[in-house]
Amino acid sequence: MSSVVWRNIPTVLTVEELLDKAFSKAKKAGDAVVDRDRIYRTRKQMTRMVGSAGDSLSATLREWVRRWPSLDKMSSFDVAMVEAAVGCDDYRQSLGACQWAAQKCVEISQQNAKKLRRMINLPPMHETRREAYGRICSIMGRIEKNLDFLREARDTLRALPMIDSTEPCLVVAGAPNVGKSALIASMSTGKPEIAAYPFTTKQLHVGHFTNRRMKYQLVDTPGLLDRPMEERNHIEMQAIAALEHVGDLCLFLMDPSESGGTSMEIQTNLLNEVASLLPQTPLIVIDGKGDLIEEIDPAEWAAVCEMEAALNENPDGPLPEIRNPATGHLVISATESAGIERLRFEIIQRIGQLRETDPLSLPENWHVRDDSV
Ligand SMILES: Nc1nc2c(ncn2[C@@H]2O[C@H](COP(=O)(O)OP(=O)(O)O)[C@@H](O)[C@H]2O)c(=O)[nH]1
Ligand SMILES: [Mg+2]
Repeated sequence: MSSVVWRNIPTVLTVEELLDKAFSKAKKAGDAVVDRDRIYRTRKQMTRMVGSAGDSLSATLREWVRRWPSLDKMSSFDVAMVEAAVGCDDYRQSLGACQWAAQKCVEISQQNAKKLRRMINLPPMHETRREAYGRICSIMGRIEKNLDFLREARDTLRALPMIDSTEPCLVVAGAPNVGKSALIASMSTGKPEIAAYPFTTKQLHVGHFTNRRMKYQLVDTPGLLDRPMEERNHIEMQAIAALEHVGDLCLFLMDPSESGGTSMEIQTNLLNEVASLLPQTPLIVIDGKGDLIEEIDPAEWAAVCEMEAALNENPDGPLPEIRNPATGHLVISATESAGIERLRFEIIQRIGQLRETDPLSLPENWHVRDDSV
């Protein structure tokens, strides 16, 4: 089950726009009919008009249903996002309404054609066509609210973070301003995607890097795994549960310099909470903003930065590792690009071990797509 590409969901027109489009197409289809016999011609015209309107409406509606992702085929993470963003019931119901209206439009056009076949006078033919148009309008009127819902939902859904649940996923947690987004940016190939959770106004980053054809995704958690437990509502708890499903590993980033404004005591409490919220997800605790940590020897730090820079020239060179003597955690600095490659190595190792010991994991050669090229 790969991830939903929310950006690809199609625009949903208003009922008025849909009807305008369908009826103007229908008029052209009617005008194109040629037959010297007036009765034949009118019958054909009236049949074509309703047929064309019914077909184009049902085709458009069915195309929307086909292209809007089905909840049954989504990962639990995506379902939780839909629930939080727009509500799964309304989502399902609105797409169901489109499917229903598409079917009704086809039925109306078939009934119209059947009625016309028996008619020999012109006025009732026109009357039948008008009646069919009226029924089409009324069917569309009944799904107006659903279309409005989908149109609005599209904007929210398009901003949701996209996670491919077949590839490894790293959930980056930690107090606000500890450098989560900066870490994701410094570990990612290219620029991380900007996304939004439905329950916070803060933007989040989703980045990735590739190693041996595996795509490691890094997901930010602002407003989610960065604040005390008791403030969370039901929807946020569901989203956290979903993160536990898709997250192979949680990187908990601490800021011993406290320059982000959160004391180490509060950060430690948060760490304990996150550990209990994601009981199944292995946790790596790292100390960020290494350039600001007082306990680290400046000479040692300078050496690490230099070695890390040398990796650009020679990726197989020695991997610099630095730990905080006060905590024993691996140390990184996103701004000075230090410790990042050591962390990447740790992640790849840990994920490798997890996938090896997981009896449900996919075979090594399963990942046939190569994103590194
Ligand atoms: N000195 C230093 N500052 C950093 C580092 N990483 C992030 N910052 C700064 O910390 C602030 C918060 O970073 P951000 O990534 O937005 O934190 P987030 O809220 O956890 O995503 C920004 O001003 C960053 O420039 C680092 O490694 N060293
Ligand atoms: Mg951030």
